[in-house]
Amino acid sequence: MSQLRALIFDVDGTLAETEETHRLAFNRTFADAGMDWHWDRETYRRLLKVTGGKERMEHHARTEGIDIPDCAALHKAKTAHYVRAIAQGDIALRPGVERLIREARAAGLKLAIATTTSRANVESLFEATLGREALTWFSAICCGEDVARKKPDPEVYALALSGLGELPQNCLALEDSANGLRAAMAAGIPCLITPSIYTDHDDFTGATAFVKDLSGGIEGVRGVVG
Ligand code: XBP
Ligand code: MG
Repeated sequence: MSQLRALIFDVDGTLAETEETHRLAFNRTFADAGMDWHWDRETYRRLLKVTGGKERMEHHARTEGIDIPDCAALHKAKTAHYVRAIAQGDIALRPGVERLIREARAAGLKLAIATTTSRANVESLFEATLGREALTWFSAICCGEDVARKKPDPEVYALALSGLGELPQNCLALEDSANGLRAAMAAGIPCLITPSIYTDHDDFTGATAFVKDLSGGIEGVRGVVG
């Protein structure tokens, strides 16, 4: 691998196992709206193939043959449920994530985030884990609202590269899903996969490397990507 100069982190499933919190937030939102939708784990695993919570609900409505009058408003309500749940503090970063972020920073690597989720969700996760100040450690924080096309489109990773001012070959994307891998690959960025509870059956063909988790720190990452 070319000289490693920056790490670009995905959020959901990579920094933390947040998709269960998202799933519960969706279900609370459906109940509040008097809808008869309830996404169990298997349904949600299938629906996660569609990135973006608003797009996921629209997709489900189409398959159900129904119309959601104001999906943006429904998604806003879901985000409020998610942020409240994360603020209760029972979510932890995945093994090794904090160590890797701190060691990468100490080694002079730049950091960025490239996620499909909403900015409020990223901020709430940081607030509940590393602290809001840690957001300043990232040269670029690129979220769902910042792009017209979500993963597996490479737009969010292209935005992160621009914010970093780095070439793709000098960066490493850290992802948990096939959609994320495809987005990073399409942006020309080598990708380290660390599967999450909802993506362990995904097809990770093309990944630069594959680890169970990030507990090896920066030397562990360097060791597997070469
Ligand atoms: C995963 C996603 C997001 C979340 C839900 O994002 O696809 O849509 O499932 O969050 P990541 P929103 O790229 O971090 O893995 O409802 O805010 O979209
Ligand atoms: Mg993810």
